[in-house]
Amino acid sequence: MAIPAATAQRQILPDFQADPTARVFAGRVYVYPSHDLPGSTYWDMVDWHVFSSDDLVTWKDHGVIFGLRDITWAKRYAWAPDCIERSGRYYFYFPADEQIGVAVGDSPTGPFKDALGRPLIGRGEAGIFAIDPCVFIDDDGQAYLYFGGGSRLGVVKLKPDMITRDGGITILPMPQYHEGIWVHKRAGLYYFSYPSSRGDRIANLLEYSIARSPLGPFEHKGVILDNRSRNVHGSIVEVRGEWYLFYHIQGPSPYERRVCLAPLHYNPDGTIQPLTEHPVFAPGPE
Ligand code: FUB
Repeated sequence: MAIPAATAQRQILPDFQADPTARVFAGRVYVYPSHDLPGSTYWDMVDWHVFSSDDLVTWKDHGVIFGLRDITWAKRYAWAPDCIERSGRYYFYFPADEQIGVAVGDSPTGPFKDALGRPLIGRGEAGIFAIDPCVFIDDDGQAYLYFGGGSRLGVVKLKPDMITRDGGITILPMPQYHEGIWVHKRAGLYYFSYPSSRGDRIANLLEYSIARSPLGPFEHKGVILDNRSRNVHGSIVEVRGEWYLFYHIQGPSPYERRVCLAPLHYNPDGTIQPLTEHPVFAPGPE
């Protein structure tokens, strides 16, 4: 599906959203972003919306699908979520106050209910900053929950119920990793994309590594996007045979961000062609 040129690398969701996780459920694209608050001076978000589209041009805001009001064990920092479907149920993984929980619903738009009444991943487990969950189900049915920030990435297997851990947390040596892991599989290769850490360039670049298994070893491949913002974060998804990167750019401030998308192209050897065009953005104070 080719999207109109005017839509490519343009803001697609209303102000202000960030950390877009895109998923395709029953042929419709759903984007689960973080919900930045206008005028914020930190990432003080409290809830999550979901947006959906069948043409990547017109987006429907389904409103708040889950929030800190729906849990008892955290009161701040509703950050980058993920959502996945299994056996007709939808599992919404969300960081809240540096812990990760899981909520369950019967549709991509909820309503969702906290499945455990406590975090699935606790604060500081295995020395990992427990944010930015990404869930991946391999072709053999094994589910993996990746998470982490501050340059430390972990993964834990999930049981088929998607809310129970299966074994311990493994630290993954991902080259230049900073936060915001996203895992996708294409033509038998596992792609791990993430905002990187390079000296004083922290989360400025979206880079990627490739592996032949969900647990590595990982081969660093390069940069997908330099959005020239302080902060980058994205997801890669196939929509009717074409691949897209959903990402955010900085808005008036690093805490008021805007979600964009761009078509993504692969070379015959499986490497990703870096994005060379950049949307206009309004840099704010660091
Ligand atoms: O949205 C809050 C945080 O900002 C995310 O958890 C990070 O990945 C960064 O995008």
